[in-house]
Amino acid sequence: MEPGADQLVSRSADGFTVGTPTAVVLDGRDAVLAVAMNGEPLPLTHGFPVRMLVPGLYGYVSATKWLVDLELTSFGDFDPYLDPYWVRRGWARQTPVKTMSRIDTPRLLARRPAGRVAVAGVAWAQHRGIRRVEVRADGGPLAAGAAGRRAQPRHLAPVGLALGGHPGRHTLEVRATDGTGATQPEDRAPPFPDGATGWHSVVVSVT
Ligand SMILES: Nc1nc2c(c(=O)[nH]1)N[C@H]1C(S)=C(S)[C@@H](COP(=O)(O)O)O[C@H]1N2
Ligand SMILES: [Mo]
Repeated sequence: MEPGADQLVSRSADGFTVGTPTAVVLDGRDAVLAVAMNGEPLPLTHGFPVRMLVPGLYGYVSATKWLVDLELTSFGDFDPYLDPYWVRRGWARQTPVKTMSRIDTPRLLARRPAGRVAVAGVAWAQHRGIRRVEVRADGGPLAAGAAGRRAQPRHLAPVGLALGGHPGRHTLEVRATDGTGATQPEDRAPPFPDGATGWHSVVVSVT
């Protein structure tokens, strides 16, 4: 890579601008300029006639729709007027998608008899893979839900969790550990400035 060419700036017909790390675009992942989806021309709302798509990065640093221009620049060339749309508004410049896990079943406020409940969902950590997923009930011990390493989103095998014997509301939580061994932090952060953190939880009703 040329020195000073570490940022690929893309511009859109709607005035939107994006800065993407050049090294990420070139690291072998399936970064594309997309002109079609599901065998049909790109729908207008998704960027017709051409858009960028870089797996593993949040959309605001990678997914320019209605693309009109690409330019190699440098992250060092800070310019408050020329900087990418969301970077000018305080969002981070480089944002890999954070490791995520989610409980899909049971649903929020689902009713379950006391005893063991099957918990299932999905976890993902693009290009790092998921090493481990754990769930727990009411702050109790964590139970492993999936093992091994895979780049694709991993569906959690149903985990049998013992729910407290008393009727009422109980909280289920999930967390994932990625292929580098990093576990999702329990601390909640809002999406601004570089992506949300925290463990997904679902409140269920034991009858
Ligand atoms: N031109 C343009 N491209 C854009 C945006 C935009 O506002 N304008 N939003 C970005 C963001 S933040 C996301 S998450 C994705 C959403 O793409 P989708 O509508 O195809 O899901 O588009 C990205 N590309
Ligand atoms: Mo986004």
